Amino acid sequence: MKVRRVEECRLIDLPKISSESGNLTFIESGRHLPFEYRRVYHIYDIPGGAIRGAHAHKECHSFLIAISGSFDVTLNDGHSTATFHLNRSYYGLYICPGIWRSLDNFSSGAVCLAFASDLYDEQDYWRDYDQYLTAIGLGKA
Ligand code: T46
Repeated sequence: MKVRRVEECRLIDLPKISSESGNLTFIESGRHLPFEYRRVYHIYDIPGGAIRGAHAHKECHSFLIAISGSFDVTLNDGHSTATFHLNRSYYGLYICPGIWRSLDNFSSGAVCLAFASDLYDEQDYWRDYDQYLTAIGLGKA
């Protein structure tokens, strides 16, 4: 398995068409994101203090947008961590495979819109942090 680093993940600005009647942002698969997306989902009605994610994907690339409200995304590759505060709908966070992610600090009414490179597959998840570290070669001896 290719070892991935947090540094491969990044914020990506999206097109923003502004007019007196409001703004419009769009995403074309394969053009604005570094992967072709096959699945779109959103998480919403998130209770205060909730944590989402807390897992890593083996092959799936992700792109997360705070389409409403705000939240934090903390990334961890076993060596380093980085936290991104998402609070605008005209940019998002690209997360490559093999990175542990946690989402928290959701504002009231926050909605996370997510694009994924693959269809949902539970086999693509590491949900146990120690198993994740072992899989990427950083497990306890
Ligand atoms: C991420 C955040 C933002 C499905 O049936 N289909 C789907 O496409 C997804 C994403 C989930 N599910 C089922 C699987 C579980 O029974 O919904 C349940 C919760 O899924 P999950 O633990 O993946 O939910 P989150 O919100 O913790 O994480 C998801 C993404 O997996 C994750 O990559 O960044 O949303």
